[in-house]
Amino acid sequence: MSAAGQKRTAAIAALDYVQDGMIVGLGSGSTSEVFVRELGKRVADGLSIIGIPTSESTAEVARESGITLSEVDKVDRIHVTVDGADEVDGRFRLIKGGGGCHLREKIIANASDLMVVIIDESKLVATLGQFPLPVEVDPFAFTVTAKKVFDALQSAGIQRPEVQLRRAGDSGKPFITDGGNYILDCACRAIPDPNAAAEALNRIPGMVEHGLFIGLARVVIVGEDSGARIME
Ligand code: ABF
Repeated sequence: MSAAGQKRTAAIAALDYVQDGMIVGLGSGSTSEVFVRELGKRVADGLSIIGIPTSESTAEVARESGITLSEVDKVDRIHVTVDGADEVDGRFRLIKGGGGCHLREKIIANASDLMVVIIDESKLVATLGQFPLPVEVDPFAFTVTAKKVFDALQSAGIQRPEVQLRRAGDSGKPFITDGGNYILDCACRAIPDPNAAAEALNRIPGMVEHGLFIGLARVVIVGEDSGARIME
């Protein structure tokens, strides 16, 4: 089965975590998009939920799918958030942000009673860091912030990380997030101590949010050729 098929398997299995009357955080990326479209089919069949999108692109897909949306500031709680990831390790630590949406994704996951992560099996890794770590930064003085990000990653045991400003396609212009910020993609090869890396990054002024999600995911659904493997 292709990665797309495995993503679909995981996305459909996550529907079991949604019940009538829930407020549901809607993740971003291609796996989340499958989840949102499938959720839309359940809504058409009578399921009543309110969605909280984690990106402008997800909001658009949700609207097309007939899902009623609200904003995180207007609801008392979010019962469950279903979202994808770029990498997941055995302790449910994640790298997210390949799509540039991890700031809102982290705010909404952190505001949720439960975060369910949906991935194909290629995303499950022994050590995080093959996927470049996205770090969202304020455009002001971003070159200074980039040097501090380099230092922080080195201090967390990552040898010579390569910190690069993300560009928007071939335009050469910086990629701009939904929040109006830049992204630094940090090639680490391996992150031996994700908790230390997260703490070091959190101390940098101008660092808006990094893509390490620690202590947030409680359920990981891995789409495999034989079906969905649910890890809790
Ligand atoms: C979002 O989409 C991101 O945080 C992550 O970067 C990405 C995963 O993408 P996909 O589901 O397309 O592989 O969840």
